[in-house]
Amino acid sequence: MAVDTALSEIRNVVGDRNVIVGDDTSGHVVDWTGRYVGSTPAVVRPGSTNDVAEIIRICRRHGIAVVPQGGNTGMVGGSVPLNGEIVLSLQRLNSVGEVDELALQITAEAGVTIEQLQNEVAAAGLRYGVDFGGRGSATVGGTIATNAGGLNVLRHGMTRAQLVGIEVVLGTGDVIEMMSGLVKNNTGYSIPDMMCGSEGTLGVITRARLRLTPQQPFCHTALLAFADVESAVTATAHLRRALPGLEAAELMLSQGVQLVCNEFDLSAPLGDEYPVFLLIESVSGHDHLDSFAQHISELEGVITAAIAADDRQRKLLWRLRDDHTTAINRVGVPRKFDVTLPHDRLAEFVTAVERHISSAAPTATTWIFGHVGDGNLHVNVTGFDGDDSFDQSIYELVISMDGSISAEHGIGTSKAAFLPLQRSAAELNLMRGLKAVCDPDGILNPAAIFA
Ligand code: FAD
Ligand code: 2HG
Ligand code: ZN
Repeated sequence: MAVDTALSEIRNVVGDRNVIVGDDTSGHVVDWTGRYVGSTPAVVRPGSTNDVAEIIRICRRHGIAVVPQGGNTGMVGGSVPLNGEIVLSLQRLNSVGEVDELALQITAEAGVTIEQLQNEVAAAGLRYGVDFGGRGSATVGGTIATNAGGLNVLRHGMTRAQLVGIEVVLGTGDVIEMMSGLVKNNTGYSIPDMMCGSEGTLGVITRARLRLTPQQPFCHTALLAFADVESAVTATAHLRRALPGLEAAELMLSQGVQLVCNEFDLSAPLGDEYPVFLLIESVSGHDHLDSFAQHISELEGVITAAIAADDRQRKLLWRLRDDHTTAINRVGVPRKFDVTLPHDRLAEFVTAVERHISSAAPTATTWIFGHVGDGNLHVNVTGFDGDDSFDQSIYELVISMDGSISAEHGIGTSKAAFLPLQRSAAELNLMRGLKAVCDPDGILNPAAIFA
């Protein structure tokens, strides 16, 4: 069979031990949420860009489809082989270059985790602008492929804003290397920008050149309680103006916070139950604790607030937010809706989506949290199997309120059928045209993005 021949040629490239088959593939065929389960003839683990290019050429010759995979933390079913594809795991490409102290940049291979990258650059007094709860497993390649957002978009932007160079193997097997790190380089179309958010459908990212920023020595974190979402949204807008170093503004609702506390044995924050919480963090080159506290005290609608007194308290506050995803997974396999709304419709959307879900799925539990400073809410639904028509009704609600059906997780396979709800025929044609040029035989993640 073509796949056997291809695998035997691939073994000649990467060696037997880097072609995993059978039960050992199990961690690579199920996604992080447990919702998407596939199967694969093999997980292939290249050790260099040349290996990747060779593997892609072999797969192209034999017409074998490939799903690129980093940490397999993606949330939209794009990282697993749902149609029997070969998994191309980039985890062995895990080295980080020296920090470029003149340019404030670093080169990292695709399989480097975000945590590994953060640790490397912290040693040089620098930081990387993308961070989120999946940092221990999510990789540089996977975060570029999904244009991941995370907790600090308010100040640093999404992954695309950090990307100053890329090395990528196209579906043709050609290697594009644009790693000079020139921030200003208007020489035609921007290939790094095009690859960012392409979800493994245009090329396999092997290395990236990333922008770094100086670490700020002072960081203040606070948890604020509100009676309703609208007050938290308004407070966020005030804080964005008042605190130029505001890095995070994260919304949580009482039900989610209680779940995290129950699942992980944490005490109730602020000593009681409150309907809505806002977790904020602000950094600066000077100690701004007094003005931080002052701005919080001047906000309207704050019922009570606590400022973390030390790093231990800061980490505890962040657990309340970071552990939402893990805690919800313990309740059951969730349906996930990662959406953006215009800021002035966020509160209205929370009420509308809760009402919609409880009428469409009375047995379901709805969990809402997210990056409210970016207008990005995560709606998780447990206790209800649902189907495509349920998902479509949520996306129609989002679109009717001028929002987007994917804020930061991408389209993957889970939203592919709904992309035409949001993007015009002309836009989809352009995207398909790009795909046809970069991957003429359609071997790269064929089930993702396009239904
Ligand atoms: P994978 O899951 O392995 O892959 C994701 C997609 O990228 C797939 O389509 C895959 O084919 C493609 N891909 C992977 N590597 C490559 C490569 N080298 N070249 C080409 N394509 C590739 N996301 C956010 O945006 N913000 C958050 O706050 C956030 N928080 C999270 C918290 C938790 C606890 C978890 C588990 C996930 C979270 N995510 C968040 C989801 C996020 O999309 C992923 O964590 C991350 O971007 C994917 O990285 P990965 O290496 O795991 O990629
Ligand atoms: C987060 O912000 C992630 O924690 C995951 O984007 C969101 O679990 C989710 O729905
Ligand atoms: Zn998120």
